Amino acid sequence: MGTSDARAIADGPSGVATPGLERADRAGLLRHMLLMRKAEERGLRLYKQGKIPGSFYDGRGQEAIPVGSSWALAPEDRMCILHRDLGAHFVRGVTPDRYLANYMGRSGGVTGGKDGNLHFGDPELGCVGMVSMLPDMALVAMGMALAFKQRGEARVAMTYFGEGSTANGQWHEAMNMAGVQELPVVFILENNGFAYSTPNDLEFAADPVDRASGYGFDGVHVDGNDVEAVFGAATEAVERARAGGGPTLIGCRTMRMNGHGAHDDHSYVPESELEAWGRRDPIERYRDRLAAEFGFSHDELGQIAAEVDAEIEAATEKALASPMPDPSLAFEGVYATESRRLGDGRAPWTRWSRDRDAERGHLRSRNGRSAGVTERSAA
Ligand SMILES: Cc1ncc(C[n+]2csc(CCOP(=O)(O)OP(=O)(O)O)c2C)c(N)n1
Repeated sequence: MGTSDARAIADGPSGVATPGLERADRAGLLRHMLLMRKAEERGLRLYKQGKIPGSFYDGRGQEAIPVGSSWALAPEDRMCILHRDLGAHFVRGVTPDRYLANYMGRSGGVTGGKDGNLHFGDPELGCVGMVSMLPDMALVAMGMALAFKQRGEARVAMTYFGEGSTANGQWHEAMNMAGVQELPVVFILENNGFAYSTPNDLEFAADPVDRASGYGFDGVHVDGNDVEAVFGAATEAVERARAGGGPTLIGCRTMRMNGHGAHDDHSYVPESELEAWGRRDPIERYRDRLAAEFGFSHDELGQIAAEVDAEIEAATEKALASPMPDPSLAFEGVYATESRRLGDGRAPWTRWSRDRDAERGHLRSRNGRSAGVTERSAA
């Protein structure tokens, strides 16, 4: 694809009805996209009310990518999640109150008040803490995949990066090593048109997805505003990786509908472009599709939205009620003092939400891994 085409709206197949998704999955996909949208809207309000210091980063318009892709993973897999991928944290089981409390620097946040931002991970949920230097999470995911392969574990690492990250040399090292070693890693490229304020046509001369073949593996284009298309591509990539078929680069075309952070007025993006992408909002589109194609009633869809609203309100109250951290704990948990035995795949996934387990049960049994996962959950 040429550079002028790179900012065109459609990219890759969309409207794909994905095999393997059942009614509960579809409700879950919508619910998690809404959770991300509503949690971020609430966070932005808290920021404007002066309750969140620093800045605030959101992924409005990009919800289909983290939700659809993380839905394809099993609990034993690992994720390196970035600043616009809150939905993936939620799919893994992070709750909105822990997210909001984290931004407010409260003790109830994922980092217990040590970080007031999105640089968190919860190892018990399979999420690695974020490295801010871009795109170093790609190297971490590649390294984890190397460990899985060396230990003979059928596990997959997934990671995200923006298209701006693909200009950094570290990105090429991660891709090269993953290709040479045929590692079980899935790279998700979120092309939202801009690296901060730099548009695609000043970022690269050839679409980064097309570089995958130069590293010896597949690069696929997906409509990043179509959650089922993202899920379908991620499922194929995850299954290939788990079966020893090596990495995949999935390029998801989308648009960043807000500024880089809350401090950025986004004035460098033409209004017409935002309007066009607004008509392709991933949540609105999916809601329409659930009604038109999959028999979801107006009441059912309304109930999902109402439940999400109630969850976010309760989460906000809980986060606001969470005390500031005890200063005497500032140095606790900052450095690893013991090595936890995660190597045999027996990570303590006991906090993997039971709802999510029920929603995903059929996916795991479809993959024939039901027994192993249950056993590990109890470990
Ligand atoms: C090595 C490095 N340089 C600069 C930054 C500051 N920074 C954070 S996000 C960002 C924009 C990255 O653009 P892109 O990769 O396209 O992701 P997006 O934010 O658009 O989702 C920048 C410059 C950083 N985190 N790391």
